[in-house]
Amino acid sequence: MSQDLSPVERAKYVAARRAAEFVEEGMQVGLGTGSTAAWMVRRLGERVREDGLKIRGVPTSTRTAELAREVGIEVITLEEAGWLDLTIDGADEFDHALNLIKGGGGALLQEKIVATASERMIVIADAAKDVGTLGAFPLPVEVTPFGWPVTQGLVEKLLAAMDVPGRAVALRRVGERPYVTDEGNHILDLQLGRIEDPAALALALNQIPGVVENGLFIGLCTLVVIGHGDGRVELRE
Ligand code: ABF
Repeated sequence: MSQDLSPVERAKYVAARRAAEFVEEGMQVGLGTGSTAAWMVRRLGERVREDGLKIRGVPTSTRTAELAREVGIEVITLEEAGWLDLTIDGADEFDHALNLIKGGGGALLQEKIVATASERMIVIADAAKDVGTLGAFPLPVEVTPFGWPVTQGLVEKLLAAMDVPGRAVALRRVGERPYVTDEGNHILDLQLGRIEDPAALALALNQIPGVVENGLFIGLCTLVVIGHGDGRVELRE
């Protein structure tokens, strides 16, 4: 199967399959969003259908919920679960401290709530997402539709005050229309280049009233399963 895939897709596939091995009988599992997470959901579906694995999954997006049901995973809400043993999710970038940028796929709010409600978060990613310093990938920030241009102005002011380089901030659009998240919000993408102090930036962004959540995941991930194009898998703790 993995032979038919492009090197990037193979990297995602092998990482996802390796990470799925951490899921054990009876677990409540947070199911991430994105193409890498989709491989993991499919693999868990196989284990449910073929090995009779019993798990309950809490999806982090409507897309993931649909896929999970399709492959035979019992889907429950986070309210029903209350807590989770493990969340496995993708990322847009990870650094050596296992801090992450997430939200390129637009699901960062549910992803952060689910990861925070989990005993453990494992990230699955291809090796290209391994960076020394976060920030080459535009940082997604979820904002309320109400007054979003004002929120954008406040974000720009904050970046200037924190002397963060780059600073171009753009509303994410689909064609002419603003992108709408599963929670009915919009997303600002922050082109920063380098984020020297991700923890400080994450805290400061969330002080702005129109900001719902930002895509910096600090101290949440404890293991990254890194896939390579040649099929190798590396674990980073
Ligand atoms: C989600 O999907 C994200 O938070 C991240 O934005 C994206 C990664 O996508 P992919 O696995 O398709 O590269 O996990």
